Amino acid sequence: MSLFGKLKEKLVKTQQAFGDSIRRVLSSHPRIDEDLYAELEEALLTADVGVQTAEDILQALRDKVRRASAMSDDNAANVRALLGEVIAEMMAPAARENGLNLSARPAVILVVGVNGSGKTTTIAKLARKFQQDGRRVLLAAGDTFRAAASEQLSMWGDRLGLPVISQGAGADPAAVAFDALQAAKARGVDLLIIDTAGRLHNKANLMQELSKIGRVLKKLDADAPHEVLLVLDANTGQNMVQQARVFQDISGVTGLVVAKLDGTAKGGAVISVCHELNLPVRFIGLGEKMDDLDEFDPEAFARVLLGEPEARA
Ligand SMILES: Nc1nc2c(ncn2[C@@H]2O[C@H](COP(=O)(O)OP(=O)(O)O)[C@@H](O)[C@H]2O)c(=O)[nH]1
Ligand SMILES: [Mg+2]
Repeated sequence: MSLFGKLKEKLVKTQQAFGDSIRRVLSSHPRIDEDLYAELEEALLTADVGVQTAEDILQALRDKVRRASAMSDDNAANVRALLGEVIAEMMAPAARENGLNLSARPAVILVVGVNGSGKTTTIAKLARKFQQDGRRVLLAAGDTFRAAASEQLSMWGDRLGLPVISQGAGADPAAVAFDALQAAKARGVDLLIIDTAGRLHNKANLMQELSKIGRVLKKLDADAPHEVLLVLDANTGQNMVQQARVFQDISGVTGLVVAKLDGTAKGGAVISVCHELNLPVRFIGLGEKMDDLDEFDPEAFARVLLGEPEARA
Protein backbone atom coordinates (compact mmCIF):
# COMPACT_ATOMS: atom_id res chain seq x y z
CA MET A 1 0.00 0.00 0.00
CA SER A 2 1.20 3.55 -0.71
CA LEU A 3 2.07 5.79 2.23
CA PHE A 4 -0.91 7.96 1.34
CA GLY A 5 -3.26 4.96 1.37
CA LYS A 6 -1.84 3.81 4.69
CA LEU A 7 -2.21 7.26 6.25
CA LYS A 8 -5.77 7.48 5.01
CA GLU A 9 -6.60 4.16 6.58
CA LYS A 10 -4.80 4.76 9.89
CA LEU A 11 -5.71 8.39 10.47
CA VAL A 12 -9.46 7.87 10.20
CA LYS A 13 -10.24 9.25 13.66
CA THR A 14 -8.13 12.34 13.21
CA GLN A 15 -9.56 12.83 9.75
CA GLN A 16 -13.05 12.72 11.25
CA ALA A 17 -12.20 15.13 14.05
CA PHE A 18 -10.34 17.47 11.73
CA GLY A 19 -11.42 17.20 8.11
CA ASP A 20 -15.10 16.56 8.72
CA SER A 21 -15.51 19.55 11.00
CA ILE A 22 -13.66 21.80 8.54
CA ARG A 23 -15.92 20.52 5.77
CA ARG A 24 -19.00 21.26 7.82
CA VAL A 25 -17.88 24.82 8.43
CA LEU A 26 -17.06 25.34 4.78
CA SER A 27 -20.31 23.93 3.48
CA SER A 28 -22.38 26.05 5.86
CA HIS A 29 -20.56 29.23 4.78
CA PRO A 30 -20.78 29.63 1.04
CA ARG A 31 -19.20 33.11 1.29
CA ILE A 32 -15.71 33.90 2.46
CA ASP A 33 -16.27 36.32 5.33
CA GLU A 34 -15.24 36.97 8.93
CA ASP A 35 -17.79 34.47 10.14
CA LEU A 36 -16.15 31.75 8.12
CA TYR A 37 -12.69 32.55 9.48
CA ALA A 38 -13.97 32.61 13.06
CA GLU A 39 -15.62 29.21 12.69
CA LEU A 40 -12.60 27.74 10.97
CA GLU A 41 -10.42 28.85 13.86
CA GLU A 42 -12.88 27.28 16.29
CA ALA A 43 -12.81 24.03 14.32
CA LEU A 44 -9.00 23.98 14.35
CA LEU A 45 -8.91 24.49 18.11
CA THR A 46 -11.43 21.70 18.65
CA ALA A 47 -9.26 19.42 16.50
CA ASP A 48 -6.31 19.85 18.90
CA VAL A 49 -4.44 22.47 16.94
CA GLY A 50 -3.04 24.84 19.57
CA VAL A 51 -4.02 28.50 19.91
CA GLN A 52 -0.83 29.95 18.45
CA THR A 53 -0.74 27.56 15.51
CA ALA A 54 -4.46 28.04 14.78
CA GLU A 55 -3.93 31.82 14.66
CA ASP A 56 -0.94 31.46 12.37
CA ILE A 57 -2.87 29.11 10.08
CA LEU A 58 -5.72 31.60 9.79
CA GLN A 59 -3.33 34.45 9.06
CA ALA A 60 -1.61 32.48 6.31
CA LEU A 61 -4.97 31.38 4.91
CA ARG A 62 -6.22 34.97 4.70
CA ASP A 63 -3.06 35.94 2.82
CA LYS A 64 -3.50 33.05 0.41
CA VAL A 65 -7.17 33.83 -0.20
CA ARG A 66 -6.27 37.47 -0.87
CA ARG A 67 -3.58 36.50 -3.35
CA ALA A 68 -5.58 33.82 -5.13
CA SER A 69 -6.79 35.62 -8.22
CA ALA A 70 -8.46 32.84 -10.13
CA MET A 71 -10.88 31.32 -7.64
CA SER A 72 -13.70 29.23 -9.01
CA ASP A 73 -17.23 29.73 -7.70
CA ASP A 74 -16.89 26.83 -5.33
CA ASN A 75 -15.55 28.67 -2.31
CA ALA A 76 -15.62 25.65 -0.04
CA ALA A 77 -13.37 23.63 -2.34
CA ASN A 78 -11.09 26.62 -2.89
CA VAL A 79 -10.65 27.38 0.77
CA ARG A 80 -10.14 23.73 1.67
CA ALA A 81 -7.40 23.37 -0.94
CA LEU A 82 -5.70 26.58 0.24
CA LEU A 83 -5.96 25.46 3.85
CA GLY A 84 -4.30 22.19 2.88
CA GLU A 85 -1.45 24.16 1.30
CA VAL A 86 -1.05 26.33 4.39
CA ILE A 87 -0.88 23.33 6.69
CA ALA A 88 1.54 21.42 4.47
CA GLU A 89 3.81 24.47 4.23
CA MET A 90 3.68 24.94 7.97
CA MET A 91 4.81 21.36 8.58
CA ALA A 92 7.37 21.21 5.77
CA PRO A 93 10.35 22.59 7.75
CA ALA A 94 9.88 19.75 10.24
CA ALA A 95 10.55 17.19 7.52
CA ARG A 96 14.16 18.16 6.98
CA GLU A 97 15.98 17.04 3.90
CA ASN A 98 18.98 15.73 5.78
CA GLY A 99 18.32 12.37 7.35
CA LEU A 100 19.52 11.11 10.70
CA ASN A 101 23.15 11.75 11.57
CA LEU A 102 24.31 8.14 11.56
CA SER A 103 27.58 8.17 9.67
CA ALA A 104 29.65 7.25 12.74
CA ARG A 105 30.41 3.58 13.23
CA PRO A 106 28.94 2.63 15.55
CA ALA A 107 26.34 5.36 15.49
CA VAL A 108 24.38 5.75 18.72
CA ILE A 109 20.69 6.63 18.97
CA LEU A 110 19.40 7.45 22.45
CA VAL A 111 15.62 7.11 22.68
CA VAL A 112 13.86 9.22 25.30
CA GLY A 113 10.28 10.03 26.28
CA VAL A 114 7.78 9.58 29.09
CA ASN A 115 6.77 6.09 30.17
CA GLY A 116 4.21 4.55 27.89
CA SER A 117 4.83 6.96 25.03
CA GLY A 118 5.99 4.13 22.79
CA LYS A 119 9.79 4.15 23.15
CA THR A 120 10.46 0.43 23.29
CA THR A 121 8.06 -0.34 20.47
CA THR A 122 9.58 2.44 18.36
CA ILE A 123 13.06 1.04 19.01
CA ALA A 124 11.94 -2.33 17.66
CA LYS A 125 10.49 -0.64 14.59
CA LEU A 126 13.64 1.43 14.04
CA ALA A 127 15.84 -1.62 14.48
CA ARG A 128 13.76 -3.45 11.91
CA LYS A 129 14.04 -0.57 9.45
CA PHE A 130 17.81 -0.27 9.79
CA GLN A 131 18.21 -4.03 9.67
CA GLN A 132 16.35 -4.03 6.38
CA ASP A 133 18.77 -1.37 5.13
CA GLY A 134 21.56 -3.86 5.81
CA ARG A 135 22.89 -2.36 9.03
CA ARG A 136 24.03 -4.44 11.97
CA VAL A 137 22.08 -3.28 14.99
CA LEU A 138 22.59 -3.72 18.74
CA LEU A 139 19.99 -2.79 21.35
CA ALA A 140 20.54 -1.67 24.95
CA ALA A 141 17.96 -2.02 27.71
CA GLY A 142 18.55 1.28 29.47
CA ASP A 143 15.10 1.34 31.07
CA THR A 144 16.19 -0.49 34.17
CA PHE A 145 13.45 0.90 36.36
CA ARG A 146 10.93 -1.84 35.70
CA ALA A 147 11.83 -5.48 35.12
CA ALA A 148 9.18 -5.72 32.43
CA ALA A 149 10.92 -3.02 30.40
CA SER A 150 14.11 -4.93 29.66
CA GLU A 151 12.11 -8.13 29.15
CA GLN A 152 10.03 -6.33 26.56
CA LEU A 153 13.12 -5.18 24.70
CA SER A 154 14.65 -8.67 24.88
CA MET A 155 11.47 -10.09 23.43
CA TRP A 156 11.72 -7.72 20.47
CA GLY A 157 15.39 -8.61 20.16
CA ASP A 158 14.49 -12.29 19.90
CA ARG A 159 11.85 -11.62 17.31
CA LEU A 160 14.18 -9.51 15.22
CA GLY A 161 17.17 -11.77 15.76
CA LEU A 162 19.11 -8.93 17.36
CA PRO A 163 21.40 -8.95 20.39
CA VAL A 164 20.29 -6.95 23.43
CA ILE A 165 22.64 -5.67 26.13
CA SER A 166 20.84 -5.81 29.45
CA GLN A 167 21.72 -5.83 33.13
CA GLY A 168 18.23 -6.33 34.47
CA ALA A 169 16.05 -4.25 36.74
CA GLY A 170 17.72 -1.86 39.14
CA ALA A 171 21.00 -1.59 37.24
CA ASP A 172 22.52 1.81 36.54
CA PRO A 173 21.26 2.85 33.08
CA ALA A 174 24.54 4.65 32.40
CA ALA A 175 26.46 1.41 33.09
CA VAL A 176 24.21 -0.39 30.62
CA ALA A 177 24.82 2.32 28.02
CA PHE A 178 28.59 2.18 28.58
CA ASP A 179 28.66 -1.61 28.33
CA ALA A 180 26.54 -1.50 25.22
CA LEU A 181 28.73 1.00 23.40
CA GLN A 182 31.82 -1.01 24.32
CA ALA A 183 30.14 -4.13 22.99
CA ALA A 184 29.03 -2.30 19.86
CA LYS A 185 32.62 -1.25 19.16
CA ALA A 186 34.03 -4.68 19.94
CA ARG A 187 31.51 -6.45 17.73
CA GLY A 188 31.79 -3.95 14.91
CA VAL A 189 28.07 -3.22 14.71
CA ASP A 190 26.83 -0.21 12.73
CA LEU A 191 24.19 1.07 15.05
CA LEU A 192 23.43 1.02 18.77
CA ILE A 193 19.94 1.99 19.94
CA ILE A 194 19.56 2.69 23.66
CA ASP A 195 16.22 2.51 25.48
CA THR A 196 15.66 4.69 28.58
CA ALA A 197 13.15 5.13 31.37
CA GLY A 198 10.97 8.22 31.30
CA ARG A 199 9.82 9.05 34.79
CA LEU A 200 8.99 12.63 34.05
CA HIS A 201 7.31 13.27 37.41
CA ASN A 202 10.82 13.53 38.80
CA LYS A 203 12.43 15.87 36.31
CA ALA A 204 15.64 16.42 38.28
CA ASN A 205 16.26 12.67 38.52
CA LEU A 206 15.53 12.09 34.90
CA MET A 207 17.83 14.91 33.89
CA GLN A 208 20.59 13.44 36.02
CA GLU A 209 20.04 9.98 34.61
CA LEU A 210 20.05 11.11 30.98
CA SER A 211 23.01 13.41 31.35
CA LYS A 212 24.99 10.63 33.04
CA ILE A 213 24.22 8.35 30.11
CA GLY A 214 25.48 11.10 27.78
CA ARG A 215 28.65 11.56 29.83
CA VAL A 216 29.65 7.91 29.91
CA LEU A 217 28.96 7.47 26.20
CA LYS A 218 31.27 10.42 25.51
CA LYS A 219 34.09 8.63 27.29
CA LEU A 220 34.01 6.10 24.46
CA ASP A 221 32.98 8.43 21.63
CA ALA A 222 33.07 12.20 22.08
CA ASP A 223 30.22 12.64 19.57
CA ALA A 224 27.86 10.07 21.07
CA PRO A 225 24.91 9.96 21.21
CA HIS A 226 24.66 10.99 17.57
CA GLU A 227 20.90 11.24 17.72
CA VAL A 228 18.53 11.74 20.65
CA LEU A 229 15.05 10.82 19.48
CA LEU A 230 12.10 11.87 21.59
CA VAL A 231 9.04 9.63 21.29
CA LEU A 232 5.71 11.42 21.78
CA ASP A 233 2.30 9.79 22.19
CA ALA A 234 -0.13 11.40 19.75
CA ASN A 235 -3.01 10.70 22.17
CA THR A 236 -1.65 13.44 24.41
CA GLY A 237 -2.49 16.05 21.76
CA GLN A 238 -1.29 19.55 22.60
CA ASN A 239 0.67 18.14 25.52
CA MET A 240 3.22 16.86 23.02
CA VAL A 241 4.51 20.41 22.56
CA GLN A 242 4.97 20.86 26.31
CA GLN A 243 6.68 17.52 26.69
CA ALA A 244 9.04 18.22 23.84
CA ARG A 245 10.07 21.51 25.44
CA VAL A 246 10.82 19.77 28.74
CA PHE A 247 12.87 17.04 27.06
CA GLN A 248 14.70 19.61 24.94
CA ASP A 249 15.85 21.17 28.20
CA ILE A 250 16.76 17.85 29.74
CA SER A 251 18.50 15.99 27.00
CA GLY A 252 19.27 17.91 23.83
CA VAL A 253 16.71 16.21 21.62
CA THR A 254 17.71 16.05 17.94
CA GLY A 255 14.51 14.65 16.47
CA LEU A 256 10.98 13.49 17.16
CA VAL A 257 8.93 10.37 16.61
CA VAL A 258 5.16 10.80 16.93
CA ALA A 259 3.80 7.40 17.94
CA LYS A 260 0.23 6.10 18.09
CA LEU A 261 -1.20 8.29 15.37
CA ASP A 262 -3.50 5.41 14.54
CA GLY A 263 -6.48 5.30 16.82
CA THR A 264 -6.33 8.89 18.07
CA ALA A 265 -8.52 11.84 17.10
CA LYS A 266 -5.81 14.26 18.21
CA GLY A 267 -3.49 14.00 15.22
CA GLY A 268 -4.14 17.67 14.42
CA ALA A 269 -1.69 18.45 17.22
CA VAL A 270 1.12 17.31 14.92
CA ILE A 271 0.73 20.63 13.08
CA SER A 272 1.62 22.50 16.30
CA VAL A 273 4.45 20.09 17.03
CA CYS A 274 5.94 20.92 13.63
CA HIS A 275 5.18 24.64 13.77
CA GLU A 276 6.09 25.48 17.36
CA LEU A 277 9.19 23.35 17.91
CA ASN A 278 12.39 23.71 16.00
CA LEU A 279 12.84 19.95 15.69
CA PRO A 280 12.44 17.56 12.78
CA VAL A 281 9.73 14.90 12.92
CA ARG A 282 11.68 11.88 11.74
CA PHE A 283 9.05 9.16 11.92
CA ILE A 284 5.42 8.54 12.77
CA GLY A 285 4.04 5.41 14.42
CA LEU A 286 0.88 3.97 12.89
CA GLY A 287 0.38 0.79 14.90
CA GLU A 288 1.85 -1.76 17.27
CA LYS A 289 3.58 -3.95 14.70
CA MET A 290 7.21 -3.86 13.61
CA ASP A 291 6.39 -2.38 10.23
CA ASP A 292 4.12 0.35 11.54
CA LEU A 293 6.73 3.12 11.35
CA ASP A 294 6.86 5.56 8.48
CA GLU A 295 8.75 8.66 7.51
CA PHE A 296 6.84 11.88 7.94
CA ASP A 297 5.41 13.34 4.74
CA PRO A 298 3.83 16.76 5.48
CA GLU A 299 1.98 17.07 2.21
CA ALA A 300 0.39 13.62 2.38
CA PHE A 301 -0.39 14.19 6.04
CA ALA A 302 -2.12 17.53 5.36
CA ARG A 303 -4.16 16.07 2.52
CA VAL A 304 -5.30 13.15 4.59
CA LEU A 305 -6.28 15.45 7.47
CA LEU A 306 -8.48 17.48 5.19
CA GLY A 307 -9.85 14.53 3.27
CA GLU A 308 -8.27 15.70 0.02
CA PRO A 309 -7.29 13.20 -2.67
CA GLU A 310 -3.67 12.20 -3.20
CA ALA A 311 -1.59 14.84 -4.98
CA ARG A 312 -0.78 14.18 -8.62
CA ALA A 313 2.92 13.97 -9.37
N1 LIG B 1 -1.65 1.79 18.34
C1 LIG B 1 -0.35 1.99 18.59
N2 LIG B 1 0.17 1.56 19.73
C2 LIG B 1 1.48 1.79 19.98
C3 LIG B 1 2.30 2.48 19.04
N3 LIG B 1 3.55 2.55 19.58
C4 LIG B 1 3.49 1.94 20.77
N4 LIG B 1 2.25 1.48 21.02
C5 LIG B 1 1.74 0.78 22.22
O1 LIG B 1 1.86 1.67 23.33
C6 LIG B 1 2.14 0.92 24.53
C7 LIG B 1 3.38 1.48 25.21
O2 LIG B 1 4.48 1.31 24.34
P1 LIG B 1 5.96 1.08 24.87
O3 LIG B 1 6.82 0.94 23.66
O4 LIG B 1 6.02 0.00 25.86
O5 LIG B 1 6.23 2.49 25.57
P2 LIG B 1 7.47 2.93 26.49
O6 LIG B 1 7.03 2.81 27.90
O7 LIG B 1 7.71 4.37 26.11
O8 LIG B 1 8.62 2.06 26.14
C8 LIG B 1 2.31 -0.53 24.08
O9 LIG B 1 1.11 -1.21 24.32
C9 LIG B 1 2.56 -0.41 22.58
O10 LIG B 1 2.14 -1.57 21.88
C10 LIG B 1 1.71 2.95 17.81
O11 LIG B 1 2.33 3.59 16.94
N5 LIG B 1 0.38 2.68 17.66
MG1 LIG C 1 9.73 0.90 27.38
